[in-house]
Amino acid sequence: MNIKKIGAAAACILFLSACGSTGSPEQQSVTESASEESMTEEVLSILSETAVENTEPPVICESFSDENFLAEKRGTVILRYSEDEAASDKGALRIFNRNNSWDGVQYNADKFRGNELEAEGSFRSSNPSVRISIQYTVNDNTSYNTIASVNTTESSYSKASGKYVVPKNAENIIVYVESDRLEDIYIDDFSVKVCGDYTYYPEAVATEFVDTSDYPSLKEEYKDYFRIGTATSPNLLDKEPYAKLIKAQYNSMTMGNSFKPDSILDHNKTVRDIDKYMYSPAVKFDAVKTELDFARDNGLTVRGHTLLWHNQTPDWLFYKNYDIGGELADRETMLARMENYIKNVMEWTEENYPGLVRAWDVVNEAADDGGGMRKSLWYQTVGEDYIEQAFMFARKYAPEGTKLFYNDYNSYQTRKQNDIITFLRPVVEAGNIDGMGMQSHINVDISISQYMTALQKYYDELGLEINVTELDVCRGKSDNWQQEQGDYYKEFMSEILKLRKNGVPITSVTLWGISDTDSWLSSDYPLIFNDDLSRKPAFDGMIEAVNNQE
Ligand code: 9MR
Repeated sequence: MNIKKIGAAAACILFLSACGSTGSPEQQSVTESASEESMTEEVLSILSETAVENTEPPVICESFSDENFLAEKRGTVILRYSEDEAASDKGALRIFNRNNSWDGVQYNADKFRGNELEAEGSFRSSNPSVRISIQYTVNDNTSYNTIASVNTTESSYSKASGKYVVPKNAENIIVYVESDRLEDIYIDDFSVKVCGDYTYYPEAVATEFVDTSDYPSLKEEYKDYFRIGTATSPNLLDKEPYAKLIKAQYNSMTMGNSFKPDSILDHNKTVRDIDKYMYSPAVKFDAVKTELDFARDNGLTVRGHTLLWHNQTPDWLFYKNYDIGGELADRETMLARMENYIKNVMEWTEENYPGLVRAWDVVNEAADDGGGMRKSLWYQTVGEDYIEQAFMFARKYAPEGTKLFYNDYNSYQTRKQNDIITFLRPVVEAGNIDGMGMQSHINVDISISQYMTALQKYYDELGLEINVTELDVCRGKSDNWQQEQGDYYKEFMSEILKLRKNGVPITSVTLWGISDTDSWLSSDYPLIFNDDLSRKPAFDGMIEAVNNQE
């Protein structure tokens, strides 16, 4: 070991012992004091205030120079100290036996609540990239965001580093290391520190929701044009301020997760009687009922999302005898499973909630980012015509009047659009599709005119009805980002209204979530309400667009 390496290791150890690995000195003294029976409540409360103001900033600092590390397992992994694999000093940590993208190592980061943190680490892996991510729960809604991502190779270490502001209403805060593919990861020199001044929040600060009663109503303002929708989850509907806002603002909803195949398919039941379910996997609908009830009881229609997708669809569906250790099932078996799945979902829905689902996303995200069709397990098992087949079955079982959609992200980009048009054309010719779903996960730098030209082209070339299905607009970097984002929302909606006026059949615009906290992109603040449901310029922009049409 050379001198530089000894220095790095020693610095890390010193750092750790100074800041403490299991809690700051102040915090420990409060906890210990609290156990003294003679302590009055008054003294305790003074002490705990002191702890809040004067607590040392937390730090996580690991050089993996011996077997005593703080990293905890995340998922099924095995962690092994590896003396010869260091990025610097002695040793690194090997993470292996990974079965899910999120399997890796994790650290509790509750003490970073309400502060900006900086995380960094060195990684070596045959996975193409490794991420440092953060998970936390706000208002019972757990989000997963990336702090830093780095391209990795098997032969040498690459450093990832990034900053993240942890909300002060967050609970169960966990910083972790993951990667999309499942190969081993070597990690070294990992740290999480506070940026700037530190404030200690011993507990999540409860969100105080504002009164939303006097907001203008999006669904009312847009009622002569198209439906306005939102993505939901059952735990948001449980909260009165959310439920009230949804009822007031929206007349369409899309279940964010609970209508997807991984919620509907019943693995236990299917494999208990494989012969019975060989061509028609068992389904269950418990997860989706809360949201369907809410929609029915409050006069919202539903966009059913989604029947066929490469994501959130369990792999076992695609295997012979549902055994992922064996071979993929043959085309005929998969066509039968596809037909029965579509039939069972559509029939159950219509029987239990007649007329509620206005549109189905029959196929989601079939275009590959690199061009052509995505080589999903549907593609691999059924073949190139799986989209045509899916729409044919959907048409066969869809109730009269239910609209059938194809749905995708970045569908305004030229190459992707051309691919989509190519593979949808036969479906259009067969008369089995009604609409194009533009997901629209965009940001303030995306050209609105390019987007609108693409939207117009779907109509011109395929004659399809259009839904904007998952709108969110990530903020820009300017200090004035709220206003900039508000202006973007306003222009976006103005142009949508213009296209509609010029004959493009746009029949709904759905936002992908309610407030920034519950967005899947929460760190980019992409939605129209703040965490406390106060309205953002983005909301006002949408209202102004409809009230100031040329
Ligand atoms: O909003 C959904 C999020 O809660 C899930 O974690 C995620 C997992 O795939 O799916 C999100 O919704 C996706 C939608 O179904 C399809 N388009 C992209 C959306 C964002 O990932």
